[in-house]
Amino acid sequence: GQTGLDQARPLLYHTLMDWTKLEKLLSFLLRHSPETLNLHMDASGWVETDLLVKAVRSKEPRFDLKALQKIVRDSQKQRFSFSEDGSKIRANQGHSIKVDLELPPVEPPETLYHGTVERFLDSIMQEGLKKGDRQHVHLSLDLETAQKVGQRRGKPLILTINAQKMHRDGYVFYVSDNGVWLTEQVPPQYLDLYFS
Ligand code: HQG
Repeated sequence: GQTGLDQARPLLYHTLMDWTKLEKLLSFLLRHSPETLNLHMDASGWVETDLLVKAVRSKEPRFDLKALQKIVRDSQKQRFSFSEDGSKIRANQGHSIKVDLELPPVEPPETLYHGTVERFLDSIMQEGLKKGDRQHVHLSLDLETAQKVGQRRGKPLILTINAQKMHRDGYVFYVSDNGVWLTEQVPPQYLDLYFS
């Protein structure tokens, strides 16, 4: 029969895994490069759950479905979602791969925010917010989130986006499953510096 140690083993493995590193690996695979571990991604960004588990296990032998479920559940930014039946998984946003997340257009609030840093300001005010390597420009509903996004690169600088005006002018907005506002671009005339 099972010894106490056998029962404790999965738990022990879980406490020893480097969760941050695993979440980064999942982000890398599901946003940028599934082919690195020979995974196939469909047009909507989905990857087969069991194949992903197997692939990650080739890097971290202790990884299993329970570990994947834990990361999806605990991810602070809720970066991933399972399909309804759990057979597939995808990143909620942040892709550089061309994927169609099939998000419906949503009417934005009056104002959205973007956290960046001063060294990008001149360029942003000249050419607007550009999506760069990603599929969309990422915008935040609240100041606090924008602060955090900017903080990743230094002293945060917040821009306000006149989102309602953009909407009226025909620009389309989406909200990812983890609450990030997305749009193709923000031309400079809709941008202002936010002063606290
Ligand atoms: C800047 C994180 C010069 C832009 C966060 C940003 C977010 C320009 C950087 C998500 C520019 C792009 C996205 C222009 C934009 N000239 N610089 N014309 N237009 N920029 O990482 O918004 O951890 O691609 O201000 O929480 O910083 O990945 O975008 O500084 O939700 O889940 O170019 O990434 O989430 O950087 O962050 P990014 P972001 P995750």
